[in-house]
Amino acid sequence: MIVVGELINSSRKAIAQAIAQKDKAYIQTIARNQAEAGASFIDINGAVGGNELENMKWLVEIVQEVVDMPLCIDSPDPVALKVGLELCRKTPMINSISAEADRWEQILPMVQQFKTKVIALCMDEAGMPESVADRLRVAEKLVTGLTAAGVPEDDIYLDPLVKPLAVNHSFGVEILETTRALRQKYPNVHIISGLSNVSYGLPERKLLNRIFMIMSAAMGMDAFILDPLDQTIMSLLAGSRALAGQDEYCMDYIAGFRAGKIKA
Ligand code: THG
Repeated sequence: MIVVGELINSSRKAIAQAIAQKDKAYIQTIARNQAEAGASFIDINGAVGGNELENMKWLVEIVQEVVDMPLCIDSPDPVALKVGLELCRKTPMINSISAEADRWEQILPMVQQFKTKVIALCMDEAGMPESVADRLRVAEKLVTGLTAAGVPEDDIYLDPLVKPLAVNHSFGVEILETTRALRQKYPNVHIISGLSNVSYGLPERKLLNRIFMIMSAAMGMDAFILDPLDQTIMSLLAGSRALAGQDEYCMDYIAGFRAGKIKA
């Protein structure tokens, strides 16, 4: 299972404030804590509040001063993505490409040039997907187009685009069914989601995020954008991986327990 640590995101008030005040120590502590907690990638988003190019450059530089791990460069602006990618020391992930023509044309060359991993959103000109069928149709365009462009399947992370359960009680099931179908059709492509979208507008969000992680992992999702400082979700993830047959002799589960990282 792959974890993208979501906490360095300028849509969060504490991060927007730390960026505005150039509070390097605060950002670096969050980066270190996410790495220590077991994140595989650290998401970097400096899009909110203006000066995105400068923010991206600063965030990528100061995070790499303290953690030796790959970043997930997250921006709606292709220029900001490029600024981030050029500074990355380890092969990064791009968040994100989609099947919208503009986005596709701007992002694909960067995926090829920097040989990155890439999150591919299941949306096209028609906008946000409205059904399982929409997502599967767009996923087919994405996987076919990316592989034809020379992107290895192992570098593709399909994102079915989770919507809030509070808006429609079927939005959880839509993602679970999409994940099951995608996993069957593309056994070698990664499937990723931002978990917290599902719980938006509901109480005890962490509870729903945790349950959704387990249910989607059972359907074949193998990558998650989440808060790795939630020790419970990280413990559940390690257990889910073992129970899904992906942890031989439960060695990682046991090692995680011995290291004090896995708790009920
Ligand atoms: N897919 C992809 N990228 C994504 C998402 C996705 N990026 C954004 C988001 N979804 C995942 N990232 C975050 C980052 C931070 C928070 C949630 C998701 C977060 N939110 C709190 C809230 O919403 O209440 C706190 C806000 C605050 O602290 O001010 O922490 O699905 N590809």
